[in-house]
Amino acid sequence: MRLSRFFLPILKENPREAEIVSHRLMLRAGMIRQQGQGSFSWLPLGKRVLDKVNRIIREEQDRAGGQEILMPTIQSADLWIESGRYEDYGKEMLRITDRHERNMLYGPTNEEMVTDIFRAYVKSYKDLPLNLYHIQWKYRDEVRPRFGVMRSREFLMKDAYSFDLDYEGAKAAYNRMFVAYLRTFARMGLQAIPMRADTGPIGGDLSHEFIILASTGESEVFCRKDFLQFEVPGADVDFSDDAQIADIVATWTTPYAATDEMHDEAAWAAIADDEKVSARGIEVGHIFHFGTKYSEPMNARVTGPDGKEHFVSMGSYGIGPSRLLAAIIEASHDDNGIVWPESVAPFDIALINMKAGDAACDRVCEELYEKLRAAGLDVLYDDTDQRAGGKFATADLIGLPWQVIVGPRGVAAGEVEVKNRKTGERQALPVADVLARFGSDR
Ligand code: 5CA
Repeated sequence: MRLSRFFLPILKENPREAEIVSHRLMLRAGMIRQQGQGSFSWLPLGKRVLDKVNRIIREEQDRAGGQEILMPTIQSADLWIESGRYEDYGKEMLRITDRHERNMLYGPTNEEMVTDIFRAYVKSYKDLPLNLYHIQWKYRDEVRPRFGVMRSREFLMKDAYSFDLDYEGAKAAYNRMFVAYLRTFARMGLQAIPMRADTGPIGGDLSHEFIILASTGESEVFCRKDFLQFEVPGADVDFSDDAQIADIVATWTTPYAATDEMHDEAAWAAIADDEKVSARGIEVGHIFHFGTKYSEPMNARVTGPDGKEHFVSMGSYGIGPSRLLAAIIEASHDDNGIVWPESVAPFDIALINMKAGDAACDRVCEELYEKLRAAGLDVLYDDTDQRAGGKFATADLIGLPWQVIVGPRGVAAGEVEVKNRKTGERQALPVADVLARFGSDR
């Protein structure tokens, strides 16, 4: 992508409405635009990161046995009346009537709808386990939307739903999602800590929130230091091995970790002070086991191996991709702007032409641009006629992991400069070596 053609509305001034750094940087870097209270458009730079985040989520959901579907945003109230949640959900639910005066709503979550899909088709335990997920917009009429996409009214959610014959099966399904979440967040460069959590309007008896420690987090959290050392399971983890998955979950749930709603002062007091982490955190994921809470009232049953009918045992598993972008920025930025982890960066490389219009600089840049793209790298080529200082500031602000800087002096010597955004390290490199530098050893 050539910067001269790229829609990147950078803001020079700090937007006054932004109270936290991620909101400020997302607005300044032209990633999002506020359209209303808690409602945002995703501009090209933001949309690219959102897509990368969703890709990692999909890969890990699929690896753990999930199957992607897509359900509508607008739902009929009838299903919610069946489950008993239509009244319970309260003012957070945006209620709508259609031209026939039918009661509709903009889905805040999809337990009812997915249970309806399940009961229409699945009749036997032989079709279990089943895990269906989608990545879809949700609406919650939050009293106080704030911090940009961190707590918005319309937001993206990955929500997965598992169906099993009995508690044992449902617990194994819960464990698989638990491990998939550890991998998902780690791949985005985040250290997420699973903490015992309150189940709120989703219900059920078992629930964990996945928390990123950050001073700007909305929740108060408490955990043992041990978590900071734990190793996240590799790509070779075997999701078909229930015992292996249960072992990983046991390791990650044994040391004390709880959000303030579930905090146990007595257990906390028993931990040595230098073993404790008491901090603020951002909830990026939340998983629930709720058994037959929806299958009973909605009559979702399967025939078991005993020939009898059983209400299916369920769980649901949420991740907020739009909130995740803000959480990643909270965890990874400096005074000059965002520092994207390579796995979610909107482009891999900022190719900076320090003197656009200079024949030698233009020639080297065009050649590198073509070759790097041909090697499969995403390159944002700054071919504008802005002065060099402004170009560096933009590249730092939008946080691409690498900058390849092409200036007249270097080019005369057959060299370019490569800068690592995170460490600030700079290295002069012969033009001929740039491709090998990014093609292999990154
Ligand atoms: N049905 C369940 C799980 S699928 C559910 O709705 N869970 S939830 O309420 O905990 O939401 C799941 C995730 O969505 C949260 O962990 C959070 O990352 C994200 N999320 C929730 N509310 C908002 C919001 N107002 N703005 C941005 N993200 C949100």
